[in-house]
Amino acid sequence: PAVAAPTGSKKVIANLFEWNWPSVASECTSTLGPKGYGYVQVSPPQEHVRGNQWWVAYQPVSYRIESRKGTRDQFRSMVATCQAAGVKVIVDAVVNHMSGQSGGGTGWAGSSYQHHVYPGIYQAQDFHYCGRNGNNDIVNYNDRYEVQNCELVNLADLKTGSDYVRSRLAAYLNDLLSLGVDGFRLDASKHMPAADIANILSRLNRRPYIVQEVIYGAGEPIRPEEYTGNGDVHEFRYGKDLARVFRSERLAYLRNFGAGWGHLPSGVSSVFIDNHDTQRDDGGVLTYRDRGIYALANAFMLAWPYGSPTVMSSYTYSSRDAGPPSDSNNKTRNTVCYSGWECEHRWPVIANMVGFRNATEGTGVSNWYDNGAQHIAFSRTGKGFITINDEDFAINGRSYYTGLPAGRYCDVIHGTFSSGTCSGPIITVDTNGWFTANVPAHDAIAIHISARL
Ligand code: ARE
Ligand code: CA
Repeated sequence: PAVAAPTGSKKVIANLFEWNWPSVASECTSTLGPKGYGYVQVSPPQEHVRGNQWWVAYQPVSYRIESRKGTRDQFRSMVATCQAAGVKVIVDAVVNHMSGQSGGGTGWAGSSYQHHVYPGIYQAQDFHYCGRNGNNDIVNYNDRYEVQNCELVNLADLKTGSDYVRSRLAAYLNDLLSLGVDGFRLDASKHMPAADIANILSRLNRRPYIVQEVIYGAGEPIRPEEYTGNGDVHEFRYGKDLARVFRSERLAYLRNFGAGWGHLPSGVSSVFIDNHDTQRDDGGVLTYRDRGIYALANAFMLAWPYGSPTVMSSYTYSSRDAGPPSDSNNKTRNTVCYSGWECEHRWPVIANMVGFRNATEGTGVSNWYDNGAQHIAFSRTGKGFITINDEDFAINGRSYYTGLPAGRYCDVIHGTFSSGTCSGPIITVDTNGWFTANVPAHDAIAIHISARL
C-alpha cells in the first residue's frame, strides 16, 4: 500500500522541526525548492494538549488540523505552496496514542478531553490497558507484548487492532491526504504491530510515502526489519555509528558504511545525523552544536549512496523540554534563521551538498581512497567527487583521480554555484580525470557535474 523510498529525482528531506505553517511555506519557496530539497517533513499538525514544551505536539486530543503551528487553512496553503516550489510534504503522524496527562483539560483548539476519553472520537474501550507495572506503562523493552500494549510514557495507547480505531486513524490520514500531503512519518511505530500499520495503510485513498519510527535496540525482540514491508524505516544506528567514527575512530572505516555495518537494506533505510529526540537524549550523536564536524558529517551522508537522507533543522534550545520561540499564548513565532533557529538545512555546505546528491543520484561509488586514518575520497561514478580530510593537519599538493570529464568545477563545499558562476574556489579536472588541490584540516572539497563552469 505504501511507497518505499521517496519518489522523484529529488529525494532529500528537510525536517523543519516545529516550524509554523507560514514559515514552512516561505522556506519552500525561498530555499528548499531552489536548493533542490525534494521533501519537507513537518511536525504533528493535529490538535494537541496545551503547553510550551515542544512535545505537546505528540499528545493528540483530536484530529482537527489546528495547532500552535497554525490553522487548517494555513496548513492547506503551506502544502500547496511547497508543492508549487517542487517540494513534497511529509507529516509526522501520531497514531499509536492520544494524550498522556493524567488529568483532563482543553486542547489547543478548544476540544475538551480526559485521559482515555476524547468526546466524539475515542472512548475508554478504544484503549489498551496492559495490566503491567502498576500504572500500565512500558518498562521492559525486551517484552514485545508490553512494548505494544502498555503506555509509552503514560500516553493513552490506542487499540490499533480494533476495526473502529483503524478506521478512525485512516480517516485522519485520509483527511491529510485530501489536503495534499505526500507522505507520513509514523511516530512510535515500534509500539504498534507491523500488521496493524499495514491494515491502516490499506484503508488509505492514495499511496503515500511512509517512514516508520522503529528505534533499533540491541537485543530487543521488535526489530526494524519487521516493518520494511510497510515502507521505509528510520535507521537510528547510522547517526550513532557515524558520530563515533568522526569522534573517536577512523573515516577510513566508512568504505562499506551502511548495510555492510548491519544497517537496514539501503532501499528501505531512512538516515539522518540526528533527529529531534537524539539531539536531546543521545549524547553520542553529532548535532548543530558540533558546527563544522556536523556539516562534514552531513556532507558525507549526502555524498554517500545509502538510504534516504533527512537533514535536520533545529531551533536553539538550552533545556530538553524547551519549546520553540513562541508568543505568550504559546503560538509558535515565524522562523528567523540564525536567531533562535539553527537552520542547518541552509548552512552552505549542507544546502550545496543537496545539489551534489541530486546530480549523482543513481550512480555508485568508485575510486575510493583512504590514508588508513582520517582522510578519504571517492567518486560517484561519472557525476561527482568528494574528499574529506578530518585529520588535524592540512593535506597539501595531493592529486586526486576523479574519473570526471575534464573541465572547471565549483568546489561546492566552499562556494555556491549559481547561474554559471561559482562564489568559491574552482577545481580544474584535467583530460585524464585528475586534479591537484590543498585540503585544510577538518575540511573537504566536493565537485559535481551540475556545478561545472
Ligand atoms: C512527555 C513527558 C513525560 C510524560 C508524557 C505524558 O516528557 O514525562 O509522561 O509527556 O504526559 C515526546 C517526548 C516525551 C513526551 C512525549 C509526549 O520525547 O518526553 O512525554 O513526546 O508529549 C521510545 C519510543 C519512541 C519515542 C522515544 C522518545 O520507542 O517511539 O521513546 N519517540 C517518539 C517521538 C518522541 C515522542 C514520542 C515518540 C511519543 O520521536 O519525540 O515523545 O509520541 C530505547 C528503545 C526506544 C525508546 C528509547 C527511549 O532506546 O529502544 O524504543 O524510544 O529507549 O525510551
Ligand atoms: Ca501501542
